[in-house]
Amino acid sequence: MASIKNKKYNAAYDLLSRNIIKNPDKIAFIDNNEEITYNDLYLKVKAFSYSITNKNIHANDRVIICMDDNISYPIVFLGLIWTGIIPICINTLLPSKDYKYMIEDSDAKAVIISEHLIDKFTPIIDKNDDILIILNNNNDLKSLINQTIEYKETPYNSYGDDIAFWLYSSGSTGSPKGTLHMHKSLIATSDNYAKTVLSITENDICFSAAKLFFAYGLGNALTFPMSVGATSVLMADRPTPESVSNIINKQSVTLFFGVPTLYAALLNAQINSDLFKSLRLSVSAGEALPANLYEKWYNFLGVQVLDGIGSTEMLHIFISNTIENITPGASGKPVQGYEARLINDDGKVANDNEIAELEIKGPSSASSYWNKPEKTSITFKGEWTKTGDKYIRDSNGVYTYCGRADDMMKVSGQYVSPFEVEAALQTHEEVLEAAVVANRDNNNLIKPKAYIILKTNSKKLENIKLDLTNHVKKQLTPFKYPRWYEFVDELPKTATGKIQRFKLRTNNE
Ligand code: 3UK
Repeated sequence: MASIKNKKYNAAYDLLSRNIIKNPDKIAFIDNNEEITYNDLYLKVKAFSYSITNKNIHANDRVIICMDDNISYPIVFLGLIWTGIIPICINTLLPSKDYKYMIEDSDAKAVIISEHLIDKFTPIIDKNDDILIILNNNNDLKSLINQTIEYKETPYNSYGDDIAFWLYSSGSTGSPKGTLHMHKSLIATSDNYAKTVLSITENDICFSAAKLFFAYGLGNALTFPMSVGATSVLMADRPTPESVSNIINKQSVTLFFGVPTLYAALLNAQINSDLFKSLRLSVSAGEALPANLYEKWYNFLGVQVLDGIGSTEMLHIFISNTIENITPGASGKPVQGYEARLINDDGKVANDNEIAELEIKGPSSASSYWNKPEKTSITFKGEWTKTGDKYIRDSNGVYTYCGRADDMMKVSGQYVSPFEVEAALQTHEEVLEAAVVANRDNNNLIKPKAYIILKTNSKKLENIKLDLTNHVKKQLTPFKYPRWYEFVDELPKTATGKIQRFKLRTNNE
C-alpha cells in the first residue's frame, strides 16, 4: 500500500492494535489444545517480545521458526516482528542439510522449533556457534511467553518498507533463496486479495490446510483473519481428508484454503458432505486447479473453489478467479492492486492469445533475495517481478497457466526440482542414470516420474521401486519421491550429453 510505504509502520503492531479495541474478547486462534483471545494474544506477543530481547537477540537479527501450526506460532512470529527481530518461517519437513544451510545462510541467532524436531537440529548446530535452540515446550518457549510480568510495550520503530520477515523459496538449481518481505506487504495482501476477492469479514472462521510456514498459509491463517478480527483454526497434524473434514465440521469453518491434490483426495475419500455444511467459500492455489476438479467440488458441495496464483516472491495471490466470475481451468484476472504482463521471447509485451512469461507488479513483492545478487537481478526487475510461469491471456483478460518456464514442477502445491530428485536417485547403489520428469495422474495433477538405467538387472523390479522411493524420502522432503518408475536401457541425450527431458515428457504429459 502506497500510504504506508516509507512511513513508520510495524506490521505486528497494526495486526494486533486493530483488534484490541474492537474485538478484545474474540477468539483469534484455536489449535488442537487451546484457544486464545485477541487481548491475550496481544499480551503474550508483548511478553515474548520482551523476553526474547533479554536473550541478547536484537532488532534486525534473524531467528528461524520451524514449528507445527499451533497458537505459539503467531505469538512468536508477531512477537519477533514487534521488536524488529526478523523471523524466518521454514518448512518442518526438510532434511537436516537444508536446515544447516538456512542457519548458515541467514546467520540466525536462534531457532525456535517444535520439540519433535530436535534430532534434526542438534547435530547441525555446533556448540561454539552460539545459536540458541528454543523448544516449543513448557520449560522453554512457553516460559518465555508466560512467565514474565514485563511487556515490551512499544513496538520497534520500523518503516513500511523495512524488512519484517523472510521465507525461503526454492529454484531448479542452487540453494534455497531467503526471500525478504517488508512490513507493509502483509496487510497489502489482505486489503487487496482477502477483502476484495474473498470478502472476508470478522464473522469468518478460517482454516488453511497449507501450513503457516508457506506464504500461502501465512496469509490464509494469520494475516487475513487478523486483518478483520476473524478466527483462525490451526492444525498441527498432516492434512488428510479425515483430519481436514473433522476440523471443518468441528469448528464450523467458513473459509477453507487447500491445494488441488487435497481437493482431489477429499473428493476421493467419499466423505459425507454434511461435514462441510458451514463452508461458504474455498480457495485453491499452489498449482493449477484442473477444471474437472473445480466442477466435482462444486457439484459435491454447491460451494465455489476459487483458483488463484500466488508465489513466495509476491507473498500471496495476485491473479485470481472471483465469486462473481469464475473460469474453470484458468487462474482468472489480476487482483486489485496488481498488474500483470506477459513478455515473449523477444522481450516484448505479448499479444492476447500468445503464450509468454508472466511478470507481476504489486504492493507485496519481496524486495530481493538474501545475499544472491544475480538471482535477485533476474527475478526482481524494478517494479516487475518475474514469476517463472508461462501464461496465455484471452481477449477477456483471463489468464490461463501454461506451465513453468524453468524446470521446476509444482507437486501438491510445492516446488520440486527434477535435478534434486535425480541427484537423490543417483546416490542409490543400483542406479546408473536417472531422469525425472512431470507426469499427470488420473486427476490431471502433476507428480514426478523417474526413468532409470539400473547398473544390474538382478533385483526384482517391484522391490527396487520401493527401495528407491525410501531412498529418496530419506534425503529429500518426503513428498518429492517419484510416483512412477520406468526402467530403460538408455536415456535420450544431446550430442553434448545432456538429458533431453522433453523427449521423455511427450508421451506422458
Ligand atoms: C505455481 C500456480 C498455477 C506457479 C503460493 C498462493 O504457490 C505459492 O508459492 P510458491 O513460491 O510457488 C509459486 C509458483 O507456484 N502456482 C501457484 N499457484 C498456482 N500455478 N495455478 C495456480 N493457482 O508456478 C507459481 O509461480 O510455492 C500460492 C499464495 C502464496 C504462495 N506463495
